[in-house]
Amino acid sequence: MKFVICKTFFCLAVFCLCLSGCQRAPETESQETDSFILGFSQIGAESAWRLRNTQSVQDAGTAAGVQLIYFNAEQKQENQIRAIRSFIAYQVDVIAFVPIVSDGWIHVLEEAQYAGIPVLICDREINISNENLYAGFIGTNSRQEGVLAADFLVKKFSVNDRQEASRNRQIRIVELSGTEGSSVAINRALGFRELLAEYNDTAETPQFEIIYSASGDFLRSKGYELMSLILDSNIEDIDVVYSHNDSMTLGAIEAMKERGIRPGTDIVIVSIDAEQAAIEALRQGEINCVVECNPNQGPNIIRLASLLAQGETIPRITYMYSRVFTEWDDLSLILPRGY
Ligand code: GZL
Repeated sequence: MKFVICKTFFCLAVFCLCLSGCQRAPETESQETDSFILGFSQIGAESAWRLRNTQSVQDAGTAAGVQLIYFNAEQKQENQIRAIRSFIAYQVDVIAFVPIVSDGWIHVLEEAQYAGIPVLICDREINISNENLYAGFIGTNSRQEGVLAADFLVKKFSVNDRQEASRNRQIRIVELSGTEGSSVAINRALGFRELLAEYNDTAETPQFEIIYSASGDFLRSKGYELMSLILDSNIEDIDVVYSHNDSMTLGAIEAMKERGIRPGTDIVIVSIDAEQAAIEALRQGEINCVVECNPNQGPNIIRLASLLAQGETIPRITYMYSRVFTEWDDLSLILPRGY
């Protein structure tokens, strides 16, 4: 299986130059008649989750004998748009990409449609009026992830006597959100707020309040910086940190420990992804709940892309199965995460 990796924009330029001098081999010359060419534009390598997500696609492509053209956009939407345009120029059979943010895709998707190339949206969703510009979405339900995170807090602070002392007061929450404008950050915030608002309306006490929210861009370094700023500011009496991904959570835990704060005890921590390091922190009592966001989307992406390459239709939405791991579970049963 031919596998072209162009990790940097320079490679993209070289790749386009190569394309200018060549046309795609006619079908009859293809060694693997049932193979197809998939152009895959990935966001970057910002977290252990993202690295696993990329590996999952590459492994599934190899197993299926797909000719995968992979570009790492290094966190820049403009690089993703350029990569998609190079896929169009090369006349790939299918385009799959992870939209780093929700807006700004209509023109390049119109170009792909004009070229007759079907597009599969992966992992994150897009905001677009003409939904015919893409064939379908495969990823996780990020709004539900926010709901599940909030549901843990309701159980932790209200449903039973686990937190007697907190029963009659406000629960003060700090939120470390993901990349601004990404569907995942928007939806994890939305689902979280919806569930807490529903609870606040129906229950007398305690009441949940988000006292501060800022973006850590899904990065461990920014999670550390943000948490350090918050702890050194006049924001007081933090009961909970709700973090949109484990990378930021691990950075925040580091900042807490540097200040003598016991993560998971002095401050309840809810995180999303379920990478190995977060499961270990859960086992250590430093995180209280981890909502899984399944990165192993490769087999589904290849399966759906293969259907599109054959001219088939696919479901508009394909959700990945995810679980919730809490401090109340038998954590010895969790298998190695692989990322
Ligand atoms: C979630 C994915 C997010 C992860 C982060 O579907 O888009 O991006 O939660 C990653 O770890 O950076």
